Amino acid sequence: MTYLPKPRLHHPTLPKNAVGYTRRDYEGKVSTLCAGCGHDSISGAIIEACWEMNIEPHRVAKLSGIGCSSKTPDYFLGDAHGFNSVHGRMPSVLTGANLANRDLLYLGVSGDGDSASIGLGQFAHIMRRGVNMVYIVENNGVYGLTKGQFSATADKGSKSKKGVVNSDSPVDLVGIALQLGATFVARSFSGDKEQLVPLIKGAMAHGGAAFIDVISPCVTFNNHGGSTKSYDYVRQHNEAVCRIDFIAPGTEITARYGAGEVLAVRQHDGSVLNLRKLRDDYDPSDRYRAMTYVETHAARGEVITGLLYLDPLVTDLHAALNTCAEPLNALGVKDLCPGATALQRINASLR
Ligand SMILES: Cc1ncc(C[n+]2csc(CCOP(=O)(O)OP(=O)(O)O)c2C)c(N)n1
Ligand code: SF4
Ligand SMILES: [Mg+2]
Repeated sequence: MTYLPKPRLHHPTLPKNAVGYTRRDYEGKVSTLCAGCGHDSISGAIIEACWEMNIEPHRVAKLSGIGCSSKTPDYFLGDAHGFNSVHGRMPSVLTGANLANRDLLYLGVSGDGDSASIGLGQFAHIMRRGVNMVYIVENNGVYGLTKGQFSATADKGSKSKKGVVNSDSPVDLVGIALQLGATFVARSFSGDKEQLVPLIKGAMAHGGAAFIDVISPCVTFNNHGGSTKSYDYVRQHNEAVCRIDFIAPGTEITARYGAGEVLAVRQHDGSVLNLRKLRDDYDPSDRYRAMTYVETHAARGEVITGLLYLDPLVTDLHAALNTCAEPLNALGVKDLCPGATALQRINASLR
């Protein structure tokens, strides 16, 4: 089946953002996913976040692996750079691209199969290296594209559409990201745009390894009773730890909350995340308590969502490796070939 691109002609009165783009400029091709798939709502949230953040589409590099989730970069930001890698290998491609050119905003989109099954090793290493990116896993607990086998994030005891009980323990990507050093860790739900959009905006402004696990129901293979990744289950068991407001640098802070209820966290670019606490016992600045909290509540069948951990004093892989600030494709011969004397000095230092 051929899907024609959406027409590029826009109504002249469509509102534009501060960099002159309409919301339509952030769209991509027509989605070929099943009607009602959670993944399409996440694409909508990414479009909304980028438009509101005044990000020029061509300043974004969107990368993915294989799966229904990994197809979605085709359905948003049609004018961004894109790379659809092989299954589970998006993190190494993203790391390489980021090291070659730090000037783009890196957005990795993956699935639970792509990141927790075949790509688990790659997922772990990109988190521990602190690559400056937004990494979104569209988590439905199944391999949607290959017809609904359990993925590694499926909960033990949950049932497949045909009634088979999953006997394996789940991989919790949030727990792994927290343990391995990601500096912005969140969980959300594709059906909660109010929570998801500010989380994506906060992650985009973060400046380090930002991970968002988004429960995204697969309506075709994993939306029945017995599934813990269905719309009904997540709506009934969703416990948000905070309500989040993202305030861009230079924007007047208009959100007002009662004293003691709000934690305002300033990020490296000057943006502010106002976290309105919904649970008194939750502290998003404590990595170790966050790990225990998420695990304890998961054992009770609760899906804890919101901004789970944030380190405002973030550094990234470029700082650790002391790389040059210029994108490699902008370096001239003089920079790339420093001459025989410099080369001899480098060789001597390695002997
Ligand atoms: C190396 C390799 N092994 C297996 C496959 C088959 N395959 C394609 S997509 C997929 C799983 C996708 O699951 P997930 O990442 O959760 O994406 P979803 O479709 O659920 O959004 C598998 C196993 C493949 N394409 N390549
Ligand atoms: S099979 Fe599932 S994950 Fe894939 S498009 Fe359909 S609903 Fe979405
Ligand atoms: Mg999946």
